[in-house]
Amino acid sequence: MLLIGMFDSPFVRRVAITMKLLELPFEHGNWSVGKDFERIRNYNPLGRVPTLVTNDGEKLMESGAILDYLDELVGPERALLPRAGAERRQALNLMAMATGAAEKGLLQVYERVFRPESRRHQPWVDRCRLQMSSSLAAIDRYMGERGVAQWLVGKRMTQADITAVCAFTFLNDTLRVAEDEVMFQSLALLVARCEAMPAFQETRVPFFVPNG
Ligand SMILES: N[C@@H](CCC(=O)N[C@@H](CS)C(=O)NCC(=O)O)C(=O)O
Repeated sequence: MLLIGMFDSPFVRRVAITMKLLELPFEHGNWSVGKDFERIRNYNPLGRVPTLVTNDGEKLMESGAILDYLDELVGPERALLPRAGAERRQALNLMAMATGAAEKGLLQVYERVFRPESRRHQPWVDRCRLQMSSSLAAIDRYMGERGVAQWLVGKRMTQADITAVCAFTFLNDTLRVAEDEVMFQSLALLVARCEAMPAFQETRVPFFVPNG
């Protein structure tokens, strides 16, 4: 399989980590959405990453859809999203908050990278930051309320953990969220534990923010 996109993207990274954890070998198309835009558009009309080319030549886009395919490939026993019921709903909710926070973070970064300073609208940036921080705080509270549990959902690592960790690390690299008035302590502990694992370390590429 060919996974297109750089690991500094939390969306690409959650797919790469999943493939490593599920022992699904892949080639890495380490292409930039900036300078390799046209090359990426040959595989995805939106020019977005991640895009996955399967062994059958099918082109899949959207990290959520790709993760769904990978879970199907390995079967229900090894799938990283709980199969059904309350655990599945909790995991999907947590993933929605984590990817939502990452998107709100990305909008703030793009505001800084693409928009001239005189055209920036601070109330919009503040709104994004509030949405991002509130989502991270909700995940953090959720983890805190789990007490001695190691993972966000159930008794083993799920896609909720992988996605939350990728989002938090990305947001900390780009926007230093851990320095916010909310400290996200429970989430930060989960992040530290996961980031020490080989699948996370092998995909750890800090995001470069010009003027960051
Ligand atoms: N909802 C998408 C988000 C993917 C996304 O935003 N990717 C960014 C990189 S972090 C991208 O391709 N940006 C270029 C663009 O949208 O033009 C997913 O989960 O795959």
